[in-house]
Amino acid sequence: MQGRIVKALAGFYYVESEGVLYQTRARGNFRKKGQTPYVGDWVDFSADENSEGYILAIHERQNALVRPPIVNIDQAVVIMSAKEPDFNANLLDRFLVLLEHKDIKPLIYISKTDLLEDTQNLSEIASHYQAIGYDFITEMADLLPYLSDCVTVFMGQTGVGKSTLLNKLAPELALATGEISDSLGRGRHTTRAVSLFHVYSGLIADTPGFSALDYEVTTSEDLNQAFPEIKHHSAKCKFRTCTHTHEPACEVKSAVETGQIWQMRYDNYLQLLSEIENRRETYKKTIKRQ
Ligand SMILES: Nc1nc2c(ncn2[C@@H]2O[C@H](COP(=O)(O)OP(=O)(O)OP(=O)(O)O)[C@@H](O)[C@H]2O)c(=O)[nH]1
Ligand SMILES: [Mg+2]
Ligand SMILES: [Zn+2]
Repeated sequence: MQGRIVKALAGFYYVESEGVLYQTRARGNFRKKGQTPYVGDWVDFSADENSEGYILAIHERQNALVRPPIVNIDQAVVIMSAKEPDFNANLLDRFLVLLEHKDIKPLIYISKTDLLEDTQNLSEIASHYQAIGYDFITEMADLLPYLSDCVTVFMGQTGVGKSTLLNKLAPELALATGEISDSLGRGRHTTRAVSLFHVYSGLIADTPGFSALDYEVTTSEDLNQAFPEIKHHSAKCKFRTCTHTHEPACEVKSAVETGQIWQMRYDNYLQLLSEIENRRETYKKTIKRQ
């Protein structure tokens, strides 16, 4: 039989096939091959009546995220709260860079706008991201048109309201959500497993929040590609390998000066670039020592 893994928990994979859910395990031969089934995987599986099913083969993946672990997705909604925790453009840019690098369409959704006394600042931030070409959504109603017929993953820090939003979209899910006081504490994750749900004729994955992002963007070229507006302007830089730091005739730096590129994004780009370079230095030193 064939189906899609919709949930992975405690060594079990829950496979949905023609509307029926099967509890399966992965055979040991996957481990030997270094393969792990993920939520979102299309699989061949066996399911005898009255016994546990087994995953037999994993189909080729369209794309894959490591954290949260999910594959074959059409788009990602990066959820950032306006408050509690405070909006953080640096973290948002890290999510965006990761998704651009994976060629997965990002949407930005801002939760907890009800906690804002003044929305002026948020509107300004919105206009900057919209100018780059990102959808920047602050109302649930505006998110709905994006959700049908797609596989969407909700991602974001713990406590931003991913499960709360899913509950608002589909109250029958009745997902557990964190207490406000808990959400401010460190290390409390309410959602513990990645699961796909049928919502608005599409599939949406709820995921556990996480605080650290994996470094999958490891070269300055990739970083350049992952900032659409920097990529756009860099086509006119004098040097093809321009990192937009010290080089002469850099169109990106000019665009920052004229305000065509938002200073905040450029600062985040520089920070990520220096992190990439520091990691390379550490890597080189480790290699030498061996
Ligand atoms: N005021 C307000 N509170 C919200 C909103 N959305 C979520 N919350 C609260 O924020 C807290 C955390 O919400 P969750 O939905 O559990 O957050 P999560 O992103 O799923 O967190 P993890 O599962 O730990 O990753 C809960 O107490 C929610 O009630 C909102 O739009 N406004
Ligand atoms: Mg949750
Ligand atoms: Zn440049």
